[in-house]
Amino acid sequence: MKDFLCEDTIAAIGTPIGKGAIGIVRISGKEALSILRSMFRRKSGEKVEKFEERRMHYGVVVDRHGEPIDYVLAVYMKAPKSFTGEDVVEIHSHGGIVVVRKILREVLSRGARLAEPGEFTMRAFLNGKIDLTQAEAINQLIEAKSELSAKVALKQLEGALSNRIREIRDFLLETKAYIEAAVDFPEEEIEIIESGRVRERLLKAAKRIEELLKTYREGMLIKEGIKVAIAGRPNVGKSSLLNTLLQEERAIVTEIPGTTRDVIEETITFKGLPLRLIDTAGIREAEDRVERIGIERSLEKLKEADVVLFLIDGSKGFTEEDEKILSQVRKRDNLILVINKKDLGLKFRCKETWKLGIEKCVEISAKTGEGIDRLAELITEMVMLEPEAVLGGNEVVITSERHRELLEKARESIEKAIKTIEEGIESPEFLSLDIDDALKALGEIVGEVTTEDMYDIIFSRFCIGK
Ligand SMILES: Nc1nc2c(ncn2[C@@H]2O[C@H](COP(=O)(O)OP(=O)(O)OP(=O)(O)O)[C@@H](O)[C@H]2O)c(=O)[nH]1
Ligand SMILES: [Mg+2]
Repeated sequence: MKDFLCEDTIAAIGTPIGKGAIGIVRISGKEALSILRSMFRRKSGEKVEKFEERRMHYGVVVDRHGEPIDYVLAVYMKAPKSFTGEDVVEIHSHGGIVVVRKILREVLSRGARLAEPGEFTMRAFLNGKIDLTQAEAINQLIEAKSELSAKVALKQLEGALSNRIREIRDFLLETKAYIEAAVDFPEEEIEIIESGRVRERLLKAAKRIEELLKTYREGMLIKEGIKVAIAGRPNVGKSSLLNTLLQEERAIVTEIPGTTRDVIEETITFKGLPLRLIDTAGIREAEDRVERIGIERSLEKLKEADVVLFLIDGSKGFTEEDEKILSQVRKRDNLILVINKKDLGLKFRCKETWKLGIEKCVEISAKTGEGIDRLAELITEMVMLEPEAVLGGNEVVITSERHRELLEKARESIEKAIKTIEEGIESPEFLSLDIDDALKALGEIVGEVTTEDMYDIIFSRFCIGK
């Protein structure tokens, strides 16, 4: 971890740099209040000696020559009742770039130092105001690209994940106590452990961890969005479908086959869930070199996608070229057959898809919009995600690779312990060591066990001011 001293006072602009109604400079540390006092005046020009806690004070901030910078609202939050757990001051000024920067410069010249990215949040963590999962949740909430992702982050911020982890840790600690009791009473030791109780408890802990791990895929889809590739032969209406879903003329549509050359990616939200739509070049034996490169990219995107919309022109039926493309697609379990141009009359219908080994099918018209809602439903069904359940339920969802890795580690250690019991115990101490490893991994998730690289992994990803 970077060696940050919580001794000094830090400051940063907390709002985005740009034009806005309000801009906020945030100060945290011992000097926060004295810095405010030195530069804040009432409208009448008097200094304010006593700032009431948690109350907005209206006045003017001045530079070192006493020249006014802006009329502001300032608030003082006394330690430890603040975000960072230290004395915190916020100066709310008008949101112009010049004004906010000038106030920050003034604050810095009076003894504060510019905060590193994420340093406010890190201080909140170091001062025990939040744990590590909560600190991470703040970043996720700020970065959230969809309602669902924000919801999951908020739950984590409220401590849902930490609570779940603590429950498992407590349970393991109790289990360890059983083992240690056995060590203290050696004549009964093996009997106690082999009685099955410890094994049962370890199995239960492993199962709880497994349940959390299972939510990771869902968590990633919520956070990163579902990658939906639109593929098919030229001219079937892939770009038209993209435009209809986006409700915008994003991609060029013409009656000329081979219109789309490059991959186009745009995101929409469906029931609070981000769908990353990827329009690709129509797949065929192309002469043109540029088109050929485009087709190669299409095939790549198909492999990466969570869901593939395999589009055909239903007014032409299921053609030989369609057949040929389908034969190139090995993985079919994430495929939805989309029969387009329904408005022209269909020669191939969904009821015939069983012949193709595809389970999901929908008939649409990219032109009139018919069937588009059903298509969106099918996409979320395909990844087995029920947005309503996540939005409404109490589910804890893992959305971080760091959490996943540590949970895996904990599970492995527990499994090792279970194996030791099953193979016959020679020394209960070894069991305890495995459980300690599991406890350590779980402790790292919430930040009770700290590691060297924690700053780089977590806080440095924040922007300055958070
Ligand atoms: N009637 C009707 N025409 C459609 C429909 N969808 C697309 N089209 C027409 O089909 C033609 C091809 O549409 P595109 O969206 O460019 O097809 P594409 O699959 O992206 O084609 P490439 O980019 O060449 O691979 C255009 O003339 C569209 O107007 C539909 O649902 N009904
Ligand atoms: Mg196209």
